[in-house]
Amino acid sequence: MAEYFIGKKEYFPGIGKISYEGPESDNPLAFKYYNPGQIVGGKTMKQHLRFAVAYWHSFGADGSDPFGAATHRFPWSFDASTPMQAAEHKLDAAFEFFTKLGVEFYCFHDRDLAPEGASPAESEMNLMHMVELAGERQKATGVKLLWATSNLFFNPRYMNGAATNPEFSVVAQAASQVKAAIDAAIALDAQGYVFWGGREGYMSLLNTDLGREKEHMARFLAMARDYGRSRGFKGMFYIEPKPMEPTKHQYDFDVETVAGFLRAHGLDRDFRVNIEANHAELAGHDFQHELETAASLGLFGSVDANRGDPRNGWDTDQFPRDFHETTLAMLAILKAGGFVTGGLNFDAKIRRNSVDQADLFEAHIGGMDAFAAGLVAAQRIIDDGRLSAFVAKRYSSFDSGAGARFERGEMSLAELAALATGYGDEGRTSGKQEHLENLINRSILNL
Ligand code: XLS
Ligand code: CA
Ligand code: CA
Repeated sequence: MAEYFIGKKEYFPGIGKISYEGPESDNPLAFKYYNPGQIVGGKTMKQHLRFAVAYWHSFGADGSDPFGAATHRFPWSFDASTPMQAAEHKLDAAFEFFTKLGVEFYCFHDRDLAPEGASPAESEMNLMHMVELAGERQKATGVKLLWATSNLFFNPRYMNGAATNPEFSVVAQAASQVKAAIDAAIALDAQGYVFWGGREGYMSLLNTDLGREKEHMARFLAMARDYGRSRGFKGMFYIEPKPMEPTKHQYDFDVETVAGFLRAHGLDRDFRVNIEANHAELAGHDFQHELETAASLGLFGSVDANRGDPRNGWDTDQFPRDFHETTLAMLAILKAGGFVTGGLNFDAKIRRNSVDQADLFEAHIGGMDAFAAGLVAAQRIIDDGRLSAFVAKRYSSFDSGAGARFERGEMSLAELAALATGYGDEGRTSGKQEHLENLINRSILNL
């Protein structure tokens, strides 16, 4: 991968290319487990993991929160005299970061890449200018766009929703943004396009026509899909579930809800889910639950790799660190067949008081190491075979005879009921949960 910063202004001076040094290394700016070329289950770690950096957090989140001002000072914004110049500098800083870290992908919202203009036409012009520059940098470095999306939640016009806004004029404004962002995705050869409906929900049912809003959302998504396909977009469309925040209730509550919605509106061929760990937690699910649910429904697509804080239940978007969680996640992902167009996007931000430049690197290094170690442990579990053998055996009474006829739909309830008389005291078979949990722990520790 070409190192983009060479010969340009360096925004992260003193930090070079991050390399693999192994678990014994004490260098905070080196990978301990992520060794891109290492083969795991027939593919390299890099091919499996498809890491992406999230433009908005890494180069946009300034550390401000509802109680305090910005704490992160971005050199690329204070060495510029106009918002567009700042966007250009930010792009250079971003590509310097991607290449130093050695990630293959990045993701952005339209407004992360280019500032909004005074009119839809000006916004589109700004975006297209930045797309051209991003395209040049992608070509120069080999870094690719995992997915693009449009920010349909920041501008006050979206306070009552975007595609589900009760005012038609706002729906049209959202369409102009999505159309331009899909054009940008196509121009940059994005592998996917995400819809996260941050404001597609309600604050109160008293003022909300639920049925109409959901119909509007489906209509809008179908129009976006048709537009993208008609312009030659071959990538995947994704919905990113989240149950709440900023609204009280979001329509894309969790994977199962999104699946029902996609199927009801004939969208399940073009859309998959982009699953975020922290959103799973907000929905009251494990990350593994959302991944396995998506796989079971044939909708697994991509992942926003982060973590929440189980004690406060907010969308804290912290970097992943928990080997147990990454192992179970990678096991689900491997079982689903791995990523095709998707990848592991670090939708995570460094803390407000993490103000050293190295902090952004160490945050990503730790996340990449956590998933690399999780991948290795998950592959160990698969190679060991005992977990899958146990599950297969657990359902084996459906593999042949009457059980198989039941599964194939060749039996009536009366026939099924009649079989009961031939059976004795079945059912007290151990689920072996603790035994299996111990197996997972031994794989993580490689015992
Ligand atoms: C917010 C979401 C958002 C999406 C992209 O909670 O995670 O960042 O990933 O719009
Ligand atoms: Ca996300
Ligand atoms: Ca989030």
